[in-house]
Amino acid sequence: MPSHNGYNLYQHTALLALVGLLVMALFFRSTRYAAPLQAQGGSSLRFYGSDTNDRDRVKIPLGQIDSAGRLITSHPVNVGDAFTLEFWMKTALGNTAPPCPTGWYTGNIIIDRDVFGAGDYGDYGVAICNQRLVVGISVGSDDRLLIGNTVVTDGLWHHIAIVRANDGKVRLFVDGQLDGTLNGPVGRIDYRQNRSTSYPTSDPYLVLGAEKHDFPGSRYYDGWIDDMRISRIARYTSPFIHPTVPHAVDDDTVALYRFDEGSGVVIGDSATGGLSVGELKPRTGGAAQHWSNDTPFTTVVITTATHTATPVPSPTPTHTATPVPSPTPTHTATPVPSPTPTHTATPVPSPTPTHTATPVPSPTPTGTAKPMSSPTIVSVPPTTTPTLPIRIYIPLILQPRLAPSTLQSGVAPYDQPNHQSNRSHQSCYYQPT
Ligand SMILES: [Ca+2]
Ligand SMILES: [Ca+2]
Repeated sequence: MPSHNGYNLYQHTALLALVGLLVMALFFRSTRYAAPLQAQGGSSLRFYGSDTNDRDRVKIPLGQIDSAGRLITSHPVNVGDAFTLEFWMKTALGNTAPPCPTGWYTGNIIIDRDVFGAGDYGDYGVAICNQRLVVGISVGSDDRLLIGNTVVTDGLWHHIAIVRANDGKVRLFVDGQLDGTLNGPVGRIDYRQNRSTSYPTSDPYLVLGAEKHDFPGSRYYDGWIDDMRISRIARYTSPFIHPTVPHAVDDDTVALYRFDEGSGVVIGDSATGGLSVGELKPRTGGAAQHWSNDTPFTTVVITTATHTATPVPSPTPTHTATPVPSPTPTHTATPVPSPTPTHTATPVPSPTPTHTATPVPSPTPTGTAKPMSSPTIVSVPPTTTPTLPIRIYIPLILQPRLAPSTLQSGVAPYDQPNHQSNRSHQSCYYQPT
């Protein structure tokens, strides 16, 4: 019957409109609370500068080590002549070592590839003294020290590069700017294979974040480290635009630590072959506290809300959880201004509103059917094709600040061939009061 059919049409149309409105409501709720934006930049490693007894650090064996602590093979990370050591760092509050003219090993130690006592073939280390970086390199008993200029304890991410050339010249770059130079000793500095040692659990290792021997009175690094690349060439001899994305792998990369594992104690080596694997030695409390989302890189992942059908069970939106994970909570005491103002200004396109309601032409009235007074709004289901994440790396590094003319004072006053501060802990170690 025409009237009966018309009634059904009216009913169905009204029902469709109701369903459409309901779907639209769900869509907007889900798009509002589905966290379409997510900041991702891998992870970094957090050191606390507090624990001793072989904890709160990363230990990277320089090769296969036998039961007596001798290297029976040498891994690529055991660099011997020219090398480049580069990484990002961001300090917390605990790096308070005073000037350390007697040696890097009295500072807050970031990298320790020391040999207890004289360096044998050689040894080296990187630390913070008086808020500046220092780099020590020794060959045999020839121990020399480079003292940087730039204050790096500002709670911002900095790209650090330490470059040693074959002629012994050492250059320190902070954010691509030359921060100090040193006429270092010439000769190989790798850890000698089959060398006997009284410190089998520390000498034949590259250690990050701590003084490897836990010598009494030592200071440790308090802060973050990310994306450390070690190369067998001198990559930089003059100021450069520091990288704003994770370091690349090439044939000269002998070790690369992304620190992107995010959990556990294995520190993977992303260099070709991946032979120089390290181990996180957590401080008391476990490994999780050492993994941080605070990195120099931010990847903005943009996803469209393709899951609008996901019902929101709670009638009251409980969107108190911020979708972007905050940095390590323990660092909140350090107010860190955003180094790159454009970070927050990055326009993020909102999800494509493909969900726009499509007007559906009203059915043609037939017979005596009750005419429709207006088009019916029917929601078109959103596309089910997931949109691929768009990754945009946004550097959090300050632009270079130093003028080349300020760099001359970077030459260490202890750049003397006969300098005596050769890791003789007993004679020159800083004694805290
Ligand atoms: Ca990383
Ligand atoms: Ca030494």
